[in-house]
Amino acid sequence: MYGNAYIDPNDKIDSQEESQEKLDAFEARIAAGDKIEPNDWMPDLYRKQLIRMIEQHAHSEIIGALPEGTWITRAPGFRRKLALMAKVQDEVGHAQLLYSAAETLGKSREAMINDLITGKSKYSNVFNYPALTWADSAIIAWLIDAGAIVNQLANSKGSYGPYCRALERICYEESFHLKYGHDNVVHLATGTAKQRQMVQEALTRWWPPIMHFFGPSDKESVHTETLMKWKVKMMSNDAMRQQYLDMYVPKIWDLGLVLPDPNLKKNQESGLWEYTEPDWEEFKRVINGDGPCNAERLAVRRMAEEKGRWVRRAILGEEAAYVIPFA
Ligand code: BYC
Repeated sequence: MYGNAYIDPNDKIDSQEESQEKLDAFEARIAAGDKIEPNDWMPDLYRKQLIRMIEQHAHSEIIGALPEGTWITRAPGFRRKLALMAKVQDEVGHAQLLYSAAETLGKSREAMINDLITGKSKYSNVFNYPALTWADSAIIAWLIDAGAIVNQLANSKGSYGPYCRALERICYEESFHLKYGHDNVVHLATGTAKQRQMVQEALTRWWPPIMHFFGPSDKESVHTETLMKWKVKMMSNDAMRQQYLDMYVPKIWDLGLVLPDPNLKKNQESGLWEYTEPDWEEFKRVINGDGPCNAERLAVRRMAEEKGRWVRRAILGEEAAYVIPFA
């Protein structure tokens, strides 16, 4: 079991409002490929699962802006600085879209931010690692954005209208980020010996967290079955990981870079990639708050909330401006 899941995936129909008849009609709509919209009837568990997943995704976008953001002031050259600034700004914009999508399900943005900065909500494991060199920011932009696209393209065909529409727009922007990241990695991989070494070391550092990015194996996953039944999630964790390996390992090898897994190869008979299992104990520690940068990431978000409080007060008024009880 991965941490303090506050949703029991085996929750049964739990509200008086819910009846088998309504559930059957809801599931028939999903089977027919309809989009569910905010005011439509939905089971409590569908709502809770969507809030959990969209909220975690939104948090991942704003926290995800931090490792690359630290390189804006040190980007090599004006053009790369401009491009990185635009990318980081896009990621924060994605968080806005996703928080808005989650709000349609009844959880306020204030409550979501509060759950982030008090450590109650999760966000993607990968952003709890440091971007030590410029090459790390290039690897993130290419290979983590690539992973996000695999996930988001699949889920944009899902059942909840506001999430799907947000994902569609996010995917357009991520595709551009991926090209930007690829360009940076190619530049380093075809550059001087020192640049090649720098990008190789960054790849070696990021590969295990990237393997974790798609979540635990299907047999360990807690939520996949429920999410796939209701077309919130359109591919299992292992299926996403396999698709990613199929698309990106050949491109990485083409650049002459080495992946830090001697067992990584495609089994020609099964068509599946074989690999050494990444360290799942490390994954659990990182997603539960004990990674190399968790404390630093949340401290930055807390500072942003504290420093921005007067702005929220000025715009929203005393009543609407929340004070976060994290102190
Ligand atoms: N990191 O039952 P499972 C970006 C948790 S940002 C942390 O398989 P599920 C970018 C999981 O939440 C885009 N936690 O879960 C931004 C659950 O815990 P709880 C990031 C993880 O939901 C800036 C437990 O483990 N993408 O690209 O069926 C710059 C059991 O897992 C992770 C998203 O956020 C993880 N990697 O499937 C650059 C995608 N994996 O909640 C780039 C949205 C698992 O029970 N999320 N856990 O306490 C999803 O698609 C799904 O939630 C997952 C996991 C595939 C990640």
